[in-house]
This record gives sequence, structure tokens and C-alpha cells, in this order.
Amino acid sequence: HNNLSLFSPEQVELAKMLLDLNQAHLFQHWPEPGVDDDAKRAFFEQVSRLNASYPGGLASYITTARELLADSKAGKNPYDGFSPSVPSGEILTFGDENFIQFENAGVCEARKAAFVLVAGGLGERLGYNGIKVALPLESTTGICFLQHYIESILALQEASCRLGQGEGPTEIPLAIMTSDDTHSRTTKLLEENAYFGMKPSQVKLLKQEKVACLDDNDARLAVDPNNKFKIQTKPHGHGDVHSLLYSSGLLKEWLAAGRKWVLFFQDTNGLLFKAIPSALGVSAVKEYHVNSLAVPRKAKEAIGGITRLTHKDGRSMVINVEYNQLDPLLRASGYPDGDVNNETGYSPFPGNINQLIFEIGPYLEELSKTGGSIKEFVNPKYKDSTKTVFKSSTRLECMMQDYPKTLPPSARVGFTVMEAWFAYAPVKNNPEDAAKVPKGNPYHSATSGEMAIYRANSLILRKVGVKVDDPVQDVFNGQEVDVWPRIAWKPKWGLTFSDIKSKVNGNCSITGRSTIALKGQSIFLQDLALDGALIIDAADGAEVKVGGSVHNAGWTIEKVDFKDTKVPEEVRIRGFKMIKGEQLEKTYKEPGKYSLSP
Ligand code: UGB
Repeated sequence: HNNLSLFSPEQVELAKMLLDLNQAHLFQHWPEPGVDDDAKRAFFEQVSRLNASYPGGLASYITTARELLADSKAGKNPYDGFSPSVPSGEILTFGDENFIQFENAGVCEARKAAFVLVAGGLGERLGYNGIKVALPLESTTGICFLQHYIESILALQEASCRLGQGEGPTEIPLAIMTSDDTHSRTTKLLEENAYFGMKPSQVKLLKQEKVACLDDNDARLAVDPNNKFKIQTKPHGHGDVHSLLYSSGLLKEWLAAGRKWVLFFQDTNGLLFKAIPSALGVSAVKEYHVNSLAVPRKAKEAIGGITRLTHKDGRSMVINVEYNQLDPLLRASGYPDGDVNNETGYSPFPGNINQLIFEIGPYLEELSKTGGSIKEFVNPKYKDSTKTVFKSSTRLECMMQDYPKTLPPSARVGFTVMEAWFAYAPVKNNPEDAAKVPKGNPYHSATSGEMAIYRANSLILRKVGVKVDDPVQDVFNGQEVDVWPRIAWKPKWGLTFSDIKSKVNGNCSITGRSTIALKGQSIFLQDLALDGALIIDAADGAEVKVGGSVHNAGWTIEKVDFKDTKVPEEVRIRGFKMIKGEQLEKTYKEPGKYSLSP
């Protein structure tokens, strides 16, 4: 009953499409022509965006939704016909001969890499109000995750170009997937900090769009409860990254520029870059089209399990089975106890940390066929057992690690297991939920994320011969953690094991109450005995030898309660703050050779 002349021919086409898709209810409450005409036109603008941002458009979205909702209603198991078994992958031990070889291979290869950070999620589980990449990685240097990631990529770029021979790209690009929830704050963080030293042209932001919500099993689109001229939308999941890389043309551009690898990573894992060089080395040496990083996983931990699935018809694939599906799948297929720890104290299924390395050539070839759409799922909450009415609207979702599900058996899909202490310490859970995590399982909180960095750095320095005191136990925000000396360094100080080894000489020791921050590429520790706090900042070209006995009152850790709203949110979610009592702090701004020996 609306006057069609109010609308452009494209808008009229969109209206027809919606009617053909059985979506007439979207117009039923529209007032007569002349009333709310602008809002009606805005409605079509939204429909146009929803149609353009989904591979195959809204028609394809609704068709898939109907199929998946019918399967869900029928209780169809997505793993029907598949039986799970424990796969075998490359297992790396930090610092051994094998690891060092893979690290070297990875650093050589890195100049041909491109990084993709998925940062469109708001982190509801963490309950933090800002964007997660702006959170401090640790409170000794106070740098945020994004700065650490960018500096790690730049350090890798520098090391790779130094080692690499012949022609090849000299800049490693970084793409960041944002969403309406994170886009403007991510842009602001980058712009206010001069891109943390990266060239602005090296960084590309790709914004994912939300998808339409669904009200019933017939995939009728939900009207936004706050605006009757709008379709309600919700996030589609990190799987959007594939279609965005494809539709933006970025992947093609990277391949044309001679790049070979794309590395995906998540917003808050402060240890990740310790594992990147060796994992990339595994991809290069083993010629993996797809390489997923994994860590030993405690049964029922909220990370997916890497599983071999073998179908009755003989098909077989190694794939992530999401944490909520692994236990039921095991129980239904000959493991009556489900997902349980074995004699090693861990689940036999390694945990997916969603750090993926793809070879660009085969990846782009596959996306050219699919447009980047990957297997989706739907998770409606039904009102009752008839499964006809939803408690609230639902939507299709997708996960980036599901990409290999549609690959042919000839694809070389592998995985690499790393020890969690140097590869995985995400910040995902709020203090209250973290405190409820079963004893022995990782907290994945801001508290454990920071403590994991000190632990990893302490263990790495021990491996290169530094005497580092044992940790002490303490409790912050209800979580019992090991507190190691607060050891922090910039990525350019120590990117790889060999790199770190070359910077530590003689008899060095660090006491348990100490803090050390090394911010510079060429800082060499020589017979250093540290008992207190030592902060060294050295510009590129300044070579500083640090030795002798450094003793001062140092920095202490003071507890903070997460409910104490007087304290900034990023501090109270970790449950402590640093009290900077006394330190030896030196800054070297000019190139040259220096010696610090108090
Ligand atoms: N993200 C987006 O960019 N867009 C979105 O729409 C959603 C998320 P979560 P999740 O390593 O611990 C994953 O919410 O999905 C980004 C794996 O599925 O932190 O619960 C978001 O910003 C799981 O198998 O994690 O679980 C963040 O950077 C397991 O590996 C990233 O996607 C688990 O991560 C992950 O989002 C893990």
C-alpha cells in the first residue's frame, strides 16, 4: 500500500526480493505514504548493506538459515557419521635443536608473510568496556596488546630482511578485522599512537558487518525491538575474516606482491609471538596449506579440541571441534566418559588457540570458488520441546577455524602443538568467572594473562643460563597464581630463542622480588646480579652492556579488588597494581657503545 515513487528502482527491487523470500511481515506495520518516509528509505539502505555484505546476498543467507534451522529442529548432529580420534601433529619443545631450526626457517620466511588480527569481538566474557587490544599486556611497561603485536611484527620484519637473501617483499602488512563495536576505537588507538611505529600504509582495517537476526524456523527476519524500520542484527563471528580478505582484494594483492603466508591471530594473547617464528617454520618446512597452533588442553577447557574426524564413507579430516561439542561427540562415539584428562593430566585432544597459518596460493584458489563463505551454524534457544518458538531471535554464525572443513582430502592440513607456557595466555574471562574455573585449569583472565608473561620470560631466561628465583604463590581477585620476577622486554630485544641467547652472557641472576624491563634492540646482560628494579631504554644503534650488582628497593605489587570502582577498570580486572618504589632507570637516546655497571 506504499507509494512506490518514494523509492529508487533498486529499493523497489529489494522490496520484491524480500517478498519473494517470505518476508512480508517486515512491511506490515508500515504507516501510509507521507509518514516516516525517511525511516522507510533508511530501512532499504540497511537491507542493501545486509545484501551486499553476505556472499550470495540475503537470499542465500535465508536459504542457508532455513536448512540449518530445520536440521537443528530435527536434532541433526553435525558430526553424524563421523568418529573422532586423536590426530598426530608436530610437537615443539621450546629451545631444543628442532625448535631452533624451525625458528630460523620461520624468521627467513617471515618477510613473505601477512598478518591478520581478528578484533571485531567485544569480549562479553571479559566484561571490559573498552576494546580488548587497548588493554595493557602487562603493567611493568604498560604497553597495550596492539602495540605489542605491531612491535612484534616489525621486529620479525627487521630480522627477516636481515637474514633473507635475494628479492622479496620488505614490509609485512597487517590487516585488522574490526566491527561496528570496535572500529572507531581501533582507528583512534592507531592514529593517536602513530600506528605504534608501523607505516600507516602497512595497516588495513576491514570492518565486518553484523547479520540479520531470525525470528522463527522459516527464517523470518527479526524487526529491531527499538526501531520498527530496522532489521535486528547480531555478530556473525570471526569466520567473516575469509570473505572480507577475499572481497576486499587484499589476498590477491598480497599474492601478487610475492607473499606466501597469511597468519591469523586473536586479540589478547600476549605470548603468541614467542610461538610465531617456529610455527611459521613448521608451515614452510612441512609445506602445510593450513597449520593450526595448538596447546595441551585440560578436559572441558573453553577452547576447541583439534580432532581427527573419520566418516563412515572413508573421508577424514583434522579439524577443530568447538569446546561445547567435543564432550557430546565423544560420548556418542565410544568414549563413555566424554572429554576427560588422561594419565598426562590433559585431554588427549590438543587445544585450538585459533592461531592459523595458511599458504596464500591454495587459500586464494579455494576462496575464488566459495567467495569466502565457510560452514556456518545456528544455535537457537527454543521455548519448549516442540522447537517451534525461540526464546529470543537467533542468527547464523561462523568461525574462522572452520575453513578447512570444505577442503578436498588432497589439502595439506596440519597442526603444531606448543607448550602453553610460551604460546597461549589469553585474556577472556572476567574475575568472577575466572575464580570459578576448576582448580588446575587455566583462568584465562587479565591476572593470569599478565602473570603468564613474567613466567614465560623467567623460564626463557633460565633456559639461556640466567639464575632466576622460584616464584611465590599469591591470590588476586580470587585466583591463585605463581608470581615470578617481573621480567619484560620489547620484541626487538628478544624475538627468538637464539636472539635472546646471544644477549645474555656470564653469570646473571634475578631475585624473586625484582623487576626488569629491556626496551631496546642491543642491550646485553653480562654478569648482572639484579635485586630490585632495572629499566633500560636504548634507541636503535645504542649498544648497552649491563652488568654488576643492581640493588634497590624495587617495585612492589599491591592488591586491588575488582569491585573497587575507584580504580581504573584495566587495573582492577587484574587485581593488582605496581607500586614503583625505587629503580635504576637509564635511557640511551644516541647511537654509540655504552656500559652500565653500577
Ligand atoms: N571476533 C571477531 O573478530 N568477530 C566476531 O564476530 C567474534 C569474535 P572469542 P571464542 O583460542 O581461546 C575461539 O570470543 O570464539 C574475534 C575459538 O572459537 O575470544 O569463544 C575476537 O575479537 C575456540 O576454538 O573466542 O573462541 C577475538 O579476537 C578457541 O580456540 C577472536 O575473534 C578460543 O577462541 C576470538 O573470539 C581460544
